[in-house]
Amino acid sequence: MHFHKRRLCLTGLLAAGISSLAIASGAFASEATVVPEQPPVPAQAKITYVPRDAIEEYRALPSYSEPDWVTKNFVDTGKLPPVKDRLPKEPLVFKTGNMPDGIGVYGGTLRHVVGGRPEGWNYAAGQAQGWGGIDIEMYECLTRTAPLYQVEADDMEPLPNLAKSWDWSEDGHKLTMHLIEGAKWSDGVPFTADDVMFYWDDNIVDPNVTPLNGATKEMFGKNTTLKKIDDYTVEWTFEEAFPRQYLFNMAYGNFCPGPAHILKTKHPKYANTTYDEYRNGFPPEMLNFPVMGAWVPVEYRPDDIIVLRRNPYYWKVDEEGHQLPYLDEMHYKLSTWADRDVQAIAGSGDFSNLEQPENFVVSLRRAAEESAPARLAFGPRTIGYNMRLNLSGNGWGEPDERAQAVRELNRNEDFRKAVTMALDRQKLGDSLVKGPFTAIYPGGIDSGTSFYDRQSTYYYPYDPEGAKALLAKIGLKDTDGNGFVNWPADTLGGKDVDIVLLLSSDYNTDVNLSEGVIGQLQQIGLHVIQNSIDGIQFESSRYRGDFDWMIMRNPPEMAAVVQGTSGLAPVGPRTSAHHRAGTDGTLDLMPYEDQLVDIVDQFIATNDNAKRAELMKDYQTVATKNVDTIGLTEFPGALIINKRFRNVASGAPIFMFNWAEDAVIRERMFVPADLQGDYQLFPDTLPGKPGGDGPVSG
Ligand code: BQZ
Repeated sequence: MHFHKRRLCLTGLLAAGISSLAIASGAFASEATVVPEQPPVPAQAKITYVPRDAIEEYRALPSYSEPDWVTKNFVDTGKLPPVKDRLPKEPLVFKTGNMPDGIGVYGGTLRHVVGGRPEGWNYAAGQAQGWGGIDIEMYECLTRTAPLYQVEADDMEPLPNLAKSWDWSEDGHKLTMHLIEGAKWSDGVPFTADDVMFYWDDNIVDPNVTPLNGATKEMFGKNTTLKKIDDYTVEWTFEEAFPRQYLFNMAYGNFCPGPAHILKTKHPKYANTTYDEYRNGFPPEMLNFPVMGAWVPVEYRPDDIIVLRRNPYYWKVDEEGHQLPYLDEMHYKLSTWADRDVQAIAGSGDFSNLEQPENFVVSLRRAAEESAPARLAFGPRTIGYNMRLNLSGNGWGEPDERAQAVRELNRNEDFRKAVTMALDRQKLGDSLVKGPFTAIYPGGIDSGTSFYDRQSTYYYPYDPEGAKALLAKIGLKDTDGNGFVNWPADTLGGKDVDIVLLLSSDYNTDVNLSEGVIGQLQQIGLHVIQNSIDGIQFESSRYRGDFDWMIMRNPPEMAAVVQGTSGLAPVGPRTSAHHRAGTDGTLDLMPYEDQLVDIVDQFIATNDNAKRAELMKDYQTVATKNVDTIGLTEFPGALIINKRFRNVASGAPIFMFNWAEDAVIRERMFVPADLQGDYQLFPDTLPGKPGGDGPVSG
């Protein structure tokens, strides 16, 4: 009654422009409006922007040094070659100008707390190491992007890493990559192009293997090839010309090769093994697993701790020739993600990405105290949550009859609109934390990214009545009067519509959001059932397509856009998180998805920044107007680091191109000698032989 009267008085105003009216009246509830302005992030740390080449370079230095105890106990005793022979011809050199506290001192321990658990060390075959920075430090990648948060926008190209330089052919279809020469794995075995080719041929291209973080061949372009030229040179061939975009995909999480000399011993192509035996062939109990990273796992106590010790062959130095890292030992206490915040704030842990709003207020209050052991600094709004509806209608995840019926609903635009209009996002955000942290987020790229344009971001305001009307319009009514809508009589016998919502139980935020969503959708008669499982199972279910709906924290492409761009749309059979190829290997794309694919393909193929900005506006409009995903909330994260650590650049976001564990460049962090305390569990030791029983002293 009230609804209708308000419409009448508004007609006169129609000339005044539709958008603001739509919000007020709700009459046009299914009309999209521009998303409301996000509240400014409180106390956001300032970033000092620098040119790309201010961070690092590769060059030989007149002399090199290492911790004295390494020289005395290992080199002088002949257990290790001299440091200059352990380093590559031209090590990676971090420039002092970019190190906030300059040249550091050796010693000290960084105590992480993580919520994951290690399956084993075989990252290349998809095993998790427990997250929270373990894999990020063990596995170095061809290029590096996380530190780019501090690089000027017009200088945005990945940093060299294992690939120290690259050249494009005249026509831009070939990219020759020069690998760091003379670098070694932590067991002293040379790192060569064979490690890169084994990762590509036998872990990415081989359909029986998928690396952790889900790297796929098509992530590097259609029909892309890679070949070895010599021990330190590989050559990419692309269909597109100058697809510089793919250099971002050669960074963390997608091109981080493992030690071929170890992994080949269990790979079916080289050994009489099965793919399962290969995947599970390097359990966490296998200590001293060779890495290219700064620290090597030397101790593992299930459900307790993983300890890593400095890699004596690490191939990076500071400008005075000190072989990095400065820190001798890394701890990863195996606990929960929420406990990570608690321990970092209390000082029994040293590092946390404050990413669960439920912990914001208590953490802020403690960090504000003079005596607080840790610093806390907020970054941009790059943590977002979406509910993703499985859009495959042709069999991805082998849905049964019920699940297939849900897929067809998901592919119905009015249905997706009904679901998004039923959500009161202010309430969802406030249920996590009150105040200016969370923002109305309808989906699309995060508002904290440089490509974000609010005017291109559409949102269907909260309108449960309008939502119910849309459900009725598509034939979903509560025919048995139990408060939940039913299928039409000719579908599943007209039973209740039951939808299963998949989520990770590793985070309170995911669980709290799911309860909010389920409660709000019940208001419009939609019966949604929670399926909360641990992170490792969640990852494998989602990659298999075994879900109706899922709650998923936004991946890098929604925070950085240039990183993992192909994940923004189903540009290939296995690129999108919520629409992958069906049993026949094809993608049954809807018209708006074809538009998204076209926009993303153009984005990847162009190097014109202005064109890219326009393309991302188009992407945002098509994705949010068609409710490609259902945004739930977005908020900034805060980095918590113990005050005794030095060389932590201000403003490092907890998440953009990658997580802060990568962005802060831990290998150049140090602790002044008088603040190091005695946290080391294995002082003056180095990793022993691969598979041996832990660290060795001189
Ligand atoms: C950060 C990160 C470092 C993965 C993981 C975890 C996995 C997902 C995601 C984050 C954890 C922390 O995130 O939450 O703050 O330390 O490890 O890798 O959620 O379950 O599969 O994508 O990055």
